[in-house]
Amino acid sequence: MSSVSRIAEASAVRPSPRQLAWQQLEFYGFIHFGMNTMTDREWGLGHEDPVLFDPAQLDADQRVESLASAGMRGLILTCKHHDGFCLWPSAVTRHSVASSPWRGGRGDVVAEVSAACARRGMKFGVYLSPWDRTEPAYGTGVGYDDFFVAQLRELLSGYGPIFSVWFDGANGEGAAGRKQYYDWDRYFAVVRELQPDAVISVCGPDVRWCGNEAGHTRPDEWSVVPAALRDAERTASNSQQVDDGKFSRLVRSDEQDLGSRAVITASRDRLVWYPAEVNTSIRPGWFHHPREDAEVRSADELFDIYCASVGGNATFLLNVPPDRTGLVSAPDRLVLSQLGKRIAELYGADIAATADLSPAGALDQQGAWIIDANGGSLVMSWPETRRVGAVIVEEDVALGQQVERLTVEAQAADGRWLALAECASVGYRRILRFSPVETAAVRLSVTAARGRARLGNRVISAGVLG
Ligand code: FUL
Repeated sequence: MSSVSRIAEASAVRPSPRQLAWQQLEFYGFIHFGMNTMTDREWGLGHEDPVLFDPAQLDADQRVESLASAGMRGLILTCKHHDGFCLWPSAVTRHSVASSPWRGGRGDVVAEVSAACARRGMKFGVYLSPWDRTEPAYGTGVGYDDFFVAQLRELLSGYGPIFSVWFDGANGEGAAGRKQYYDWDRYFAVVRELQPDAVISVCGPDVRWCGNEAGHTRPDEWSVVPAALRDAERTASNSQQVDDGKFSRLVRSDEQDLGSRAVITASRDRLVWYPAEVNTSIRPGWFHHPREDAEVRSADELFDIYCASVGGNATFLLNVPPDRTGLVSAPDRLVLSQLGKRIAELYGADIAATADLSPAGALDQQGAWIIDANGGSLVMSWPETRRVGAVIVEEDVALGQQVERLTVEAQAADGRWLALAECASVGYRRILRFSPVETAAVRLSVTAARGRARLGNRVISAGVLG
């Protein structure tokens, strides 16, 4: 196939409605909570005594409020982690809250958290670990698939609308361990049947794991990529295999470019819409450990990750693990509210609405900037100089991902244009930060594109950017 028709093929790929709705959530939380919280471990061994689970202060509204204060719009709960202990009273195992002293054995964490989300208008998602260190059927093939599907059915039919079903590829069985060949297609069919609006994330066809747990986003994230990246076993083989405390901050240097023009023209694979999600934890571990109370990441660090991920054509899934009493601890809550303030200030400092735009013909009736495969430029100017520290550009991704190179310039007092920033991928949103400049005009230029795009743009006055 010629590179021209390959680019036309890439330009024509569109997100599904469920992928579009998921992308619009932008920023949402992960809650790692369960038996590991009680035993102070990252990976439980399985068969822990349910008597250990008793988070007496558990308050689902407090979790939801803490996440909402950071500007998050949803949360994903670890309903079952690798140790196999279920946070809901599953009918297919006794290894659950029903065998614990918590709420007299009549409690259901999944019900409490999903109800708190519904009260606050937060979307709710479920993490169900395929790897299970307690269930005896694990490794037997269809026997375990039946068990896993039964658990999925419970979670997807008893707790209201689910926005994401998160299948983790991690497995620490090792070469001598039990080997389960997961029937992924069967799992996916159950999700589509019971929650057709949910995305299936990571080991699934809708949302691509960014490939690390450190919070690193590639310099350019592409939503149109070769279909082979959707293979669940491929994702699993890159996932965590040992609990040595190192994986969560590891960034691999390979696979930094998954979808540029060079990559997709070199590939013969079908192209699909498979956008990225960046997941990391507010603490060194995924589960709460009292010894890490002084190691909560700062609002500044998380704001940088937010700008790189949500502002790098990905979504941001930030883990906030409640402690063994069931509460989100004070240091995490403080950082979340500071982060929420920083994010609100960023968008609140947009001065694009006060600019004169030229050429006027570049805009559609709704004021969006239209470009085609030849690219184009837009100048935003003000009667007096402004101090500018960032530019935010967005593609209407319902029309696919089109921009391949964007430059941002500021006009100096002598009329010359000075380069401020440039990037390749724009996609859902690109946040480009730079050293603040005094200028009366900012010029955006798309110098390479795959096809027609509708762009929105914001110019952020400096001062809020720290
Ligand atoms: C990994 C797991 O092994 C970690 O415990 C955590 O759940 C993380 C999100 O995924 O692969």
